[in-house]
Amino acid sequence: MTDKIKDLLTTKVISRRSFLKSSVVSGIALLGLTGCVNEEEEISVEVITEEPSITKEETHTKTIVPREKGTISHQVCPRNCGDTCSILSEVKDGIITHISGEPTNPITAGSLCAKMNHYLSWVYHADRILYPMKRVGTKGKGNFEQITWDEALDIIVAKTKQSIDKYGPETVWKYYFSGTLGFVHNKGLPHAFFNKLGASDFDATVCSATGVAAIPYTFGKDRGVEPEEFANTKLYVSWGANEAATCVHVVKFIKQCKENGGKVIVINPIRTGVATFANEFMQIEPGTDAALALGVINYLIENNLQDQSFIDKYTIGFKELKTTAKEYTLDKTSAITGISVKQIEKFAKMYGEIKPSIIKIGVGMQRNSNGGSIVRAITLLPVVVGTVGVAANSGYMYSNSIYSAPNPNLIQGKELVENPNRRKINMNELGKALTGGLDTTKELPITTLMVFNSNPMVITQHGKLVREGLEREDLFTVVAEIFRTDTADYADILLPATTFFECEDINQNYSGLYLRHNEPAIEPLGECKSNGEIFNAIAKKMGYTEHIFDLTTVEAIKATMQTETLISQGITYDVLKEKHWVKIHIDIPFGDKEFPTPSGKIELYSEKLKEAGFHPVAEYVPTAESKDGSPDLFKKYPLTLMTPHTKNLINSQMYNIPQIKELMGEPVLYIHRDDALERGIMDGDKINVLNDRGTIVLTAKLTSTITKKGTVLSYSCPWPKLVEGGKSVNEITSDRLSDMAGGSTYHTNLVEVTK
Ligand SMILES: Nc1nc2c(c(=O)[nH]1)N[C@H]1C(S)=C(S)[C@@H](COP(=O)(O)OP(=O)(O)OC[C@H]3O[C@@H](n4cnc5c(=O)[nH]c(N)nc54)[C@H](O)[C@@H]3O)O[C@H]1N2
Ligand SMILES: Nc1nc2c(c(=O)[nH]1)N[C@H]1C(S)=C(S)[C@@H](COP(=O)(O)OP(=O)(O)OC[C@H]3O[C@@H](n4cnc5c(=O)[nH]c(N)nc54)[C@H](O)[C@@H]3O)O[C@H]1N2
Ligand code: SF4
Ligand SMILES: [Mo]
Repeated sequence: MTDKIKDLLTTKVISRRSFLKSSVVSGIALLGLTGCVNEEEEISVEVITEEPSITKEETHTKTIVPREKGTISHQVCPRNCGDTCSILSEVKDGIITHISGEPTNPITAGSLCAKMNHYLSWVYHADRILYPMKRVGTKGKGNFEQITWDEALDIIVAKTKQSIDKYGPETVWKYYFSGTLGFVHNKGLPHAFFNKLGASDFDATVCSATGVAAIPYTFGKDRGVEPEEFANTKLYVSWGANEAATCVHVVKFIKQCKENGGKVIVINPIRTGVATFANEFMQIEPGTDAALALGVINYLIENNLQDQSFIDKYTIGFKELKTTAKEYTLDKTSAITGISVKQIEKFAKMYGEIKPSIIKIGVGMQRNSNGGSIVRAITLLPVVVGTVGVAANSGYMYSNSIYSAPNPNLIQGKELVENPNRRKINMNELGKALTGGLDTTKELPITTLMVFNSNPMVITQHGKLVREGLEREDLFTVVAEIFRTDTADYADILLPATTFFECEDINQNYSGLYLRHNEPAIEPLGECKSNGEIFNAIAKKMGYTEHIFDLTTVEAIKATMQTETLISQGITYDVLKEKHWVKIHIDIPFGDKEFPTPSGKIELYSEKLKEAGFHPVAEYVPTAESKDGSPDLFKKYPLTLMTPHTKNLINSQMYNIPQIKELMGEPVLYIHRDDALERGIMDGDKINVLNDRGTIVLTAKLTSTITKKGTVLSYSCPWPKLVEGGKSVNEITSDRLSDMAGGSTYHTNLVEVTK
């Protein structure tokens, strides 16, 4: 590293103490602390409202002029965000001097989101891990000393081999998720090492697994519309999504829908940014959406608003659906959902009459104990009105991961797996898995944990158990990280990871169809390595000689691109590198009317669902922690805590950026004024939020619009070590699994709040 770079690496993270000190001087920071921020501001759309958009002609052709006389370099924001923006960085003397959104891409359209405008403070942050390090002192305290890569690899290999000799290879477990979503450094190369080793497998269920499992019961597979089509539809329904915070670049398309005379509906327990300009905001009781879907279906059928010819031609089970939905009268639906009969009727009528329409099924909503049942019920709606497979601007959208054009499986060393039946552990059960709370790990403990691309101490539920697990003296933990996160503090060995500005990769957004190339803008800082390089280095030290462990990143990228889709569309590595991003072309979703269900039709009635223990059509099941689902618990803890994502962070990332932390202030709990009044709580009070899993300290933020009485809200995921009390929201979230695919249930929590 040059001296200039060393000088740059000075943006030290503010600890809570220094933050408090500085806020005494800074009035703005104090505002955040006391929570006296205007309600509208809190839920506003986070990018500039007049977001630039580009015309079709400008796509790929707008001229880019560097601001200074630096070199322009092209990156992709690889965070777990459906926008996957294209980034331009300017580099001078080996240093990035400026970043901006790429102006020629229709999604990015020249702007990054507010948080990622701080990417330079992130890359050149004083707390970056620049060298391999070894723990000295107690686990969790975060004391380390620098060692060489060779020493680090020797220790890792010796410890891993020791564990394997005693317990076999399944005693090793990888824990990874979405720090970067690059095809090579997330989904690809690192897995080859674990496959060769025979480590316990990892069930990646934290994010969207529940919905991914639910949708095929209806359609056989998931094929959603593209986000750009939101602009071209007549009725856009945002159902359990928070676009203005979690995929900001699609908000312009939703606004265009309205500007073109279309209608926008929001169904959410929380007043979101899109709700501020929607035609209808239906503030539903959390976890009751299946009842709403069935109530609307009943209304449609009773008023003959269904598309009978579509139903007759492409579906089975309409008779059963009609009978099932009949139970959900307007009155009953209103009683369950807390939405007025009038508003349900209004929405149902609009949904029956206005076409084309799109329902955006949010991924947040399925993080409920009944999330699968909810998603299943909602998927029946576009079928009843016949909007699926008829046009590009019609139907529904969930995650669209199915359109992934490259195939990371091609570089995961699948052929090296010797035991296809090796143990698989659900990531939602990390705490239990480490503390003997699962049958499988009681018999055969995890003794080596290798973490990359993830911050489990912060993002995983039931934090107390996770902490107890990571504190185990007999657990050897390796963490490959960019920063000294809460998780990193528990590592025995810390390995320095590059940011995407320092390594090559390719990315495709999970909401749309843009494949993008990320070129390195600068040399790796310090001794940082990419994830692919890290795990290949460990593999080699283990003595593995297979060719895959010699692959360079470019070779790995090329290998993932050997797919029919890319080959048939002439998209090679060289083309992608030259154009920086390309659009993948696909037919309209379900345009071929092929539904790979057991019957080959859309299944309104599903035997498969029945076999899996669910209602074969759909039903409303109360969530596991709610008034109806757990009456006794409800008496003790009468408030439903929701913990969705904030516009200011990306999961746990960016919380250590001083500007962001200052902007957010101490984490708050939004609580309805009536609930606060009943408890003698004032705006800005320090409060305890508790349940049987633990207690956290938050600052009360009184509201009369963001949440309804009975629902409280605290955004995920601030770092425990940077907040008051050292515990953050996942300390008290539940590690209960959802009804389908063992997904997460971050929004199914009952709590009480005290002063
Ligand atoms: N700024 C920012 N952007 C992000 C992320 C981030 O952390 N910050 N994370 C990224 C990731 S990993 C993901 S998965 C996506 C998630 O993106 P979203 O799908 O938008 O997920 P969430 O914000 O968790 O939840 C969306 C909405 O679901 C609502 N919801 C929860 N329960 C219910 C319910 O029972 N019924 C209804 N109708 N609504 C409900 C919440 O109130 C919330 O507004 O965002 C990605 N983008
Ligand atoms: N309460 C609550 N908790 C939640 C959620 C919620 O809605 N509510 N949402 C959940 C969801 S949907 C998700 S997807 C998960 C996300 O869980 P994670 O994917 O674990 O979340 P991140 O905060 O993005 O953490 C990623 C870590 O990877 C590191 N990193 C970034 N790039 C790289 C790299 O190139 N190499 C390496 N080695 N490390 C890198 C970052 O510094 C960061 O510490 O969180 C879940 N947690
Ligand atoms: S987090 Fe999302 S919106 Fe922000 S720059 Fe990255 S991809 Fe774009
Ligand atoms: Mo996620």
